[in-house]
Amino acid sequence: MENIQDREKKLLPCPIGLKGFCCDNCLMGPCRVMNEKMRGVCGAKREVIVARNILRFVAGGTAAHAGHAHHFLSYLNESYPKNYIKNKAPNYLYKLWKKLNIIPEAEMEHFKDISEALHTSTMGVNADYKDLLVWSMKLGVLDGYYGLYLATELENKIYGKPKPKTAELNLGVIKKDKVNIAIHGHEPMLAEILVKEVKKKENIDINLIGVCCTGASVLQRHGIPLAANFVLQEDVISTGAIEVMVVDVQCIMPSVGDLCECYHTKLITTNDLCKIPNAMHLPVNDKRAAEKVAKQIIKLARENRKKRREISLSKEKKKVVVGFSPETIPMKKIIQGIKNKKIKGIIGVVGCDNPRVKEDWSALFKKLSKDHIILATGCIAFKLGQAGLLDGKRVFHMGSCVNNARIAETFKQIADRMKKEITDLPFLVSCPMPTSEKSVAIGFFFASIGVDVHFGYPFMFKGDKKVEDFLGNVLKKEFKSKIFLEEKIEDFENRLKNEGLSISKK
Ligand code: SF4
Ligand code: MSK
Repeated sequence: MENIQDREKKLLPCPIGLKGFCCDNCLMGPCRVMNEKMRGVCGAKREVIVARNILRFVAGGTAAHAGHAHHFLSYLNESYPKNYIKNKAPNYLYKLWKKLNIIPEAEMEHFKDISEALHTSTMGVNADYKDLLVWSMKLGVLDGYYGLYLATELENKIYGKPKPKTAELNLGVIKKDKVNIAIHGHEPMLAEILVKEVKKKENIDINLIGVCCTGASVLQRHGIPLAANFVLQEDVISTGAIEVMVVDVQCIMPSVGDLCECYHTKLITTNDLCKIPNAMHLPVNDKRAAEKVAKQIIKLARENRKKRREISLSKEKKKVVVGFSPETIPMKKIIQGIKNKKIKGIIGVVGCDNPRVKEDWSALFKKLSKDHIILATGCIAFKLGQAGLLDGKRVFHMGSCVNNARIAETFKQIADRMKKEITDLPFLVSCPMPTSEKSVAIGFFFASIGVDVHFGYPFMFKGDKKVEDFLGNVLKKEFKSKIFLEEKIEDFENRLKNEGLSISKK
């Protein structure tokens, strides 16, 4: 069966959609507005179409992160914490957002705001591209607090904060002589129970491995080897050595269902939002169910081991140091380094790995790590690990995508200790290979707290001059940040050379 790399080569991206110039919000379209003068059939200007597309992207990402935190709360049978944004955000930011009227008042109202973002961007509602982009910032705030912060806080509270440790990463962690169980997706609840189970003496024959962000989460906390990021998930199955792959939600390629059919691999879905043909569905809605399902999975995997046929294993694996959070990075030393300019700044390297992006961003971050601190999360952190950069000295792995809250919290704590605002410090977030809508939402979150944000793809941030100008210049009047696109490493590097970090403040 073809894999993601084969399909990516065959299926070229639509150049019009990629720029955000295509609208399919109603059945008079799809309308492709190729130049500034063209309008959609309804009369929508190009900048409105681009801004609506961006907002819908951010809404999708925010729904996923807020949904993640919501699932966690209902799994624990807990209610929403009161005044969450007020309690977590720096006071000056809270005041700004209040003034701009972009934070929800009532419990659960953030879900209404996600729905209203879809409403305002539907055909014939909002025709003001600036307002649509401010809506994206509003959702950025919600993504950050009701998604990233809340999910990370719940993880820390229930399972403990991760501590630095060495571990292994890449496909070579799959073992021939063991029963291999892969855990994939984003929500760590069942994965945590499985970790407990496989640590028992009687389960010594089980090799638990992670994929994507569920994998990154248990890598951080328990040192469970991380076999793959998003792009390599099919390759995990193609080894022929996976007895069971368990998935929860997000970034699970629909192709894994068909691929498992080519091997003996049993695919198990555990969240009612994620159904895949041919998979066995074992819903996990509370701890009791998780404990039962974990045992069932181990039993199934053992039985399935007998059906294993030919296998082709990779030898590729790297030793990495992982498990960092604001409490465990050398914060004093970093602050000292920033003060005496030995450290030029901190770059949060976030988001996915995208097969469309051919630039070697790991090589750039290796170079930058000589005089910058790099804090990495998500699938791009896996790539840095493959390149041998996760040493826990200059490059710190902070976990899954929702754990971007750890990067934001590091920025906040450093700013507090230096008695400055986040925006005054040399911080930058780079998302060089965004794939999921969630990456874009994360970018808007960091911009909302005053950090400049770089994307390496797609062109939605550059194709329309008005939108580009708003994100690059107008945003900084209120939010003191900018969102910009540089697809080429050389151009991004030149920008850094000429302007340093905190580019918008120059
Ligand atoms: Fe075209 Fe307007 Fe319909 Fe979009 S909403 S598809 S621009 S007519
Ligand atoms: S899994 S969101 S591809 S980082 Fe978080 Fe990876 Fe991006 Fe999914």
